[in-house]
Amino acid sequence: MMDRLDVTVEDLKEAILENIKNQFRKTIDQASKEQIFQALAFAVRDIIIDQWIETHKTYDEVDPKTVYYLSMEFLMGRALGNSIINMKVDKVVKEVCEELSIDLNAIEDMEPDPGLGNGGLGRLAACFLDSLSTLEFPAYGCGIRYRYGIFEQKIIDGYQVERPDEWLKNGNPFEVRRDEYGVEVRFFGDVRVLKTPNGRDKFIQENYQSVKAVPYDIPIVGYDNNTVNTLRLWDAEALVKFDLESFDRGEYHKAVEQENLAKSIVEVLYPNDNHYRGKELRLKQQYFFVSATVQQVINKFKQKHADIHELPDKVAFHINDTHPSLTIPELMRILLDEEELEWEEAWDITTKTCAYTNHTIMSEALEKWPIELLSRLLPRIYMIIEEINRRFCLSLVNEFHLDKEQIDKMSIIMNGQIKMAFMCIVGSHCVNGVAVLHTEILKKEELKEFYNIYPGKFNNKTNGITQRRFLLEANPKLADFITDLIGDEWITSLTHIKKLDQYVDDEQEQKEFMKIKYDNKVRLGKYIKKHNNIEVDPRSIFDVQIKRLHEYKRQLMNILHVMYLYNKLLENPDLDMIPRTFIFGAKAAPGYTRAKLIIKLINNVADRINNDTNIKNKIKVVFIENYNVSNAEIIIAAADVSEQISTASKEASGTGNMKLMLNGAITIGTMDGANIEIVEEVGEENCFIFGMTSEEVINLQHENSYNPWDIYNNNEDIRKVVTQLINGFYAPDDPDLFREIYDSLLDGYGGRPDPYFILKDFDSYKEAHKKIDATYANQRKWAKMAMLNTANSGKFSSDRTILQYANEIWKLKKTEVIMEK
Ligand code: 26W
Repeated sequence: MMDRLDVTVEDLKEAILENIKNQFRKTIDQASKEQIFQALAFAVRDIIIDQWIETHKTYDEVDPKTVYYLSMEFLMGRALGNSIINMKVDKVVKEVCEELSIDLNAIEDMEPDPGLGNGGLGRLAACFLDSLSTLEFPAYGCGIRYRYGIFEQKIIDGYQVERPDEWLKNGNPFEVRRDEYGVEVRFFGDVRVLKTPNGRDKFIQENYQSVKAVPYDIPIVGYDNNTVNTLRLWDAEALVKFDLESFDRGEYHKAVEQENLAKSIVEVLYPNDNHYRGKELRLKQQYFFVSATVQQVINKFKQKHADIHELPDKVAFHINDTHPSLTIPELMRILLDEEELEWEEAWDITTKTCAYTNHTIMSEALEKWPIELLSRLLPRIYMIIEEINRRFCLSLVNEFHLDKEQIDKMSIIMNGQIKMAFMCIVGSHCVNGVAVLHTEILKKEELKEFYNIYPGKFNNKTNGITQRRFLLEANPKLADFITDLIGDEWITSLTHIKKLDQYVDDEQEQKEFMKIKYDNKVRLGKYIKKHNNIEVDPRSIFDVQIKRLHEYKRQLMNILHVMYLYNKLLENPDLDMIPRTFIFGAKAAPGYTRAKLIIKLINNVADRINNDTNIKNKIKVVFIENYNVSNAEIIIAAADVSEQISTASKEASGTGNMKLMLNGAITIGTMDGANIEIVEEVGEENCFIFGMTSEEVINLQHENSYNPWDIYNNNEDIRKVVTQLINGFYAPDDPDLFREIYDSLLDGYGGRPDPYFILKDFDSYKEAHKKIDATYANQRKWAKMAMLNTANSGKFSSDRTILQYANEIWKLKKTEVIMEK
C-alpha cells in the first residue's frame, strides 16, 4: 500500500525495526512499549524532516512575511498521533502496526503529554500553530522549553496533590537542538551613558549577568500539504562553561552564578492561571525568551535585508497576552542602541511590527511589575519604558488634550508599578479581544480610555479550535460518519460541516449519531473504571465540566446543584429522572486554597453519592485526575452536556465550549464569552441558556445591592444545600471543613457578598437542568439538537480565526511548499 509522500508499508516497517535494533539492540518482540514508541516516533520524524527542510528552503527563496507568535505557553498535547494524521500516513501506520502486532493506541499512550501551558491561552496557541501550517502561512511559535510543564495532579483522599511533570525524562524524539542559533541574554548590571562625538548618547550595560539561549525546534505539520512550520522553544545555558580554564582564571564564581541563573530560568512553568504574582523569576523567563526571539529574528532579517526600516514588511511579532510584552522595549533597544536609529523611526517600526491580544478581563490577572524589580533586573529596558511613557503622556496632553486625572489613569507607570497591558496597547498597531462580548467589554469598560484615543486599534478575533485534533483525531467514529455523509472537506474547511443539516431529521442517521456517542461513552467509561474505579452507565447523560478550576467558572455552582439533586433523590428515591453522570476535570493553581477546597468538596460529594445504594445509581459523580489534552480528547468525544456556566462577563471566550459543541454536546451555559456566538450559530432552542446577562451582572456590581442572605432565607432547597456545607453532611469527621466555601457564598469576600453570584443564578441553572432531563427523554429530539450543534460549529475553527489574523493583522501571504521529487 502506498500513501501520500510515497511512504510504503515496507519502508516504514523497516525503519521501525532498524530503530529498535540500532537504539536498543533488540528485536521487536523483545522491545518494551516505550521502546516501540521511540522507534515509531523517530521513524515518523524522519518522514517529516524532508518536508520541514523543504518548507524552510521555500521560505528562504520566497522571503515571505513571517509571524512570530510569542507565548509563554504552548499546550501542545501529544505529537505522534497528530503528526501521523496531518501527514496522512495513518493508513500506512495502521497497516504496519497490524503486521507487527503493535497496539497503536497503547504505543501512543507512551508519549508524555507536553503540558507547557495552563489552560485556554496555551491551548489556543497550539491550535493556532496547527492552523497556520495547514493554511500554509509562514510562522514560528516562540516560547520556553520548560524542564517541567504543568504539574501532574494526583487526588489523594480527595485532595489535589501536585507532582513534578518530568516530560523530558526519556528525551523528546520530536525536537532538534539548534546550537547555531544561540544568542546571549543579559540581566542586571548598570547602564553607562557615553556621549559620542556626533552628540548621540550611547548606552552601555555593564556588570551584567548573562545566559545563553539555545533553541530547540519542534515541527508543526500542516494537514495534507508540505508545510512544516516550527515551534521554537528556548533553553538556557551558562555562557561561560564551568571548566578548568575559567576556574584557573578565577572565574569560578561567575561560572557557578551563570549555571544557576540558566538552570533556574527554564526550570518550570508557573502554574497560575488568571492570577498574577510579581515573581522575579517569572520576569526573567519573560525577558529571556522575548530577547532571544527578537535578537534572532533581527539577525536573520539582516542577513537578507540592508534596510532595517523594512522590518514590518517581513516580520510580525504577536504578543499573546501581556506575558511577552517586553518584545516592545526589547525591539526598541535593538533599534536604538544597536541599529542606532532615532527614537521616532524606531518607534514607527516597533508599533508597525507588534500586535497584542488580550485574553482576560479579570483584574487580578493583569500584570503590573514593580519599578524596583524591573529596573534592577533590566536597567536599559526600564529606561526605554520610561521614555515610551514620557512621550505617551506628552501625547495625551498635546494631541488628545486630556487633564491630569485622565492621564494618571492611563499612564503606563503609576504608583511604583508598570502596567504591561497599557504598554502593549501603546506599542502595538493592533489590539484584539477573543470574542465579540469580550472585545465590547474591553472597548466600553476595561480599556475605554484607550479605545477613546485609539479607536482604530481595537478589533475582535473570536477564538477557534482545530477540528483536526478535536474531531478527526479525538473522535474517529464521528469523523468517519460525517465524511461518509458529506465528504471530507470539513477537515480543512469546517463551514462545510453545515451540510449535516440535511440529516438531522433522518431517524436512521440520528440513531447512528447516538450510537457513536454511546460507543465513545463506553470508551470513557473504561477510562473511568481504570482510573477512578467507578462504574458509570453509558446510558446515563454524561454531563461534563472540564477547565481550570476558578471561582468565576463556577464549578461550585455545578456541585451544589448535584447536592440539590441528591437531596431530592433522598426524599424520593423513585424520582423520575434520567440517570446522570457528572464529570469534572480541573487543575487548581497550587496556591489557590479555595479552588483546592472546591476540588475536595467535589470528591467528598462523589464519595458519598457514588456509594449510596438508595438512589439506584441515578447520579454518579466523577472527578478525572490530571485533566490534560490527552484525556480531554477522550472526554470531549463522550460528552452529552457541556457545562459553560461562568458568571456572565468573566469568561473572555472559552474554547472548550467549541470543542464540545463540535462533538455534539449540548451547551448548558450563561450568555458569556463565545457562548453568545455559539447560541447565535446554533439557535437558543438548541442550547440550555440560563442566568444573568453580562449587563445585569455589571449593573448589580455597580449597584452593590446583591444580598445572598435573602435568597438563602427564602429558598428552602438552596438553604438545605448550603447548610450541608457546614453540618458535616459531606465531612462527618470535620464539619467545619467546607465552612470557608459556605462563607464565600454568603459574605466571605472580606464581608462582601460572592462576586460570582452563585446563589443568584442557582434557580435558573436548576431549571435549565430540568429541561435537559426532559429533552433527553425524547431521544430523537436530543439527537437532532446534538447533530445541529455539530452542524453549526463551522465558525469555530481556528482556521477561520487564523485567516482573520493573517489577513487583517499580520498581512501574511500563503506560501505553498512544493516538494522536489
Ligand atoms: C499572570 C498570570 C496569568 C496567567 C495566565 C494571567 C492570565 C493568564 C491567561 C491569559 C489566562 C487564560 O488562559 N485566559 C483564557 O484565554 C482563552 C484563550 O483566549 C479564553 O478562551 C479564556 O476565556 C480565557 O480565560
